[in-house]
Amino acid sequence: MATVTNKKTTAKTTTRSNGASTNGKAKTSKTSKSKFSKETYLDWYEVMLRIRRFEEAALMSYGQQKIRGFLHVYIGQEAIAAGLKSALRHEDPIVTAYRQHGIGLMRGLTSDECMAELYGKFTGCVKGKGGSMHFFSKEHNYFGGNGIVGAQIPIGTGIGFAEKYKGTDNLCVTMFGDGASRQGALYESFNMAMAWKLPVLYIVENNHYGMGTSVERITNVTDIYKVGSAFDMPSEPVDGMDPESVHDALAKAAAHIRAGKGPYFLEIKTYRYKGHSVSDPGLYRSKEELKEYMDKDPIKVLESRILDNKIATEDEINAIKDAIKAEIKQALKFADESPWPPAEELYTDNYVQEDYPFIRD
Ligand SMILES: Cc1ncc(C[n+]2csc(CCOP(=O)(O)OP(=O)(O)O)c2C)c(N)n1
Ligand SMILES: [Mg+2]
Repeated sequence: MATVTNKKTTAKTTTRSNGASTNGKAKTSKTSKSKFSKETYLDWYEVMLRIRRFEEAALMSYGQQKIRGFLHVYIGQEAIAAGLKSALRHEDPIVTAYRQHGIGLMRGLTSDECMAELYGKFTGCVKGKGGSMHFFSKEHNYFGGNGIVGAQIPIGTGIGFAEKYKGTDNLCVTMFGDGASRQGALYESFNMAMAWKLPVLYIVENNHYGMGTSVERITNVTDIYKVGSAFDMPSEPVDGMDPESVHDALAKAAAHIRAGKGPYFLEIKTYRYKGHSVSDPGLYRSKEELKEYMDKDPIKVLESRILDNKIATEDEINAIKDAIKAEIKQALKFADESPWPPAEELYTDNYVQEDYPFIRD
């Protein structure tokens, strides 16, 4: 098990040594009772706990008005990030929606630079200019979040096209919510990806709700994976509360895509415990429904599985908990003490085209 750390240099090493580059296979040193190795279980636990604690801290800072604007948390959905880390390669690009801190942290962005980004500080992963919805990292092949629902679907399709054009065997993970799955952009992208056999792994994170509207209220086809069948795209449902299921489904899909057979569509069924964003009181769902999902919380279930099957000791679990606690405390301090972007930064990183032909004087 790699030591948990918030330091950028070590985080990189952790990323490379955690099984993410094993072509969809979990590590081989399996325990006798478990399908995956001890390292894989503990890495899943670490990834999921980091996301959970990071976002709990972010919600607290939001309440203190240290973070402003939008804040969409991933709490409840962390098993998806864990499966992505173990089943895919670090080289596989990922693009997703605005609920995206967890995917960035999983990819290797540090808690320090992510928290500073939420605070709008210059030390943030995109210099404080992106905030909660727009992390980005070329180094970690993370194309980050998109605020326009469904906008990332054609972008991910284009990234997949680029990978094929360059002759790599990487695939582009293109993630979106159930609310985006009825956008026209999805249908055009699916059609093009199948016609050109593009290496794209489409993932809908079906957490049952858009911005207060349930999936049942917007469609009669509530099993979203079935949409793929209109394009003959291989499509499957996945239990998103369990990293083992997520890993297995992703590894199978990745093998298909890397064999040059074209895209794959997974509907990962999950749940978010918090509202759509911090300002959402969640009046559209019952407390009983929320409790039902919290009872099968992916982090608690994984912790019990690790301990009950003696995959690791309580001391090892506690060491991870302590290290994550210290890491998040440090990230809050780092974000607090970091400087704001200097005024001249307003003039950098802007897209400017002087001869834009469609604007008249
Ligand atoms: C094109 C567009 N329409 C509407 C919105 C407003 N909006 C933001 S999030 C959202 C719901 C998206 O739900 P889902 O895709 O299920 O993602 P979740 O929030 O559940 O992760 C809506 C309608 C938007 N950002 N972009
Ligand atoms: Mg949703």
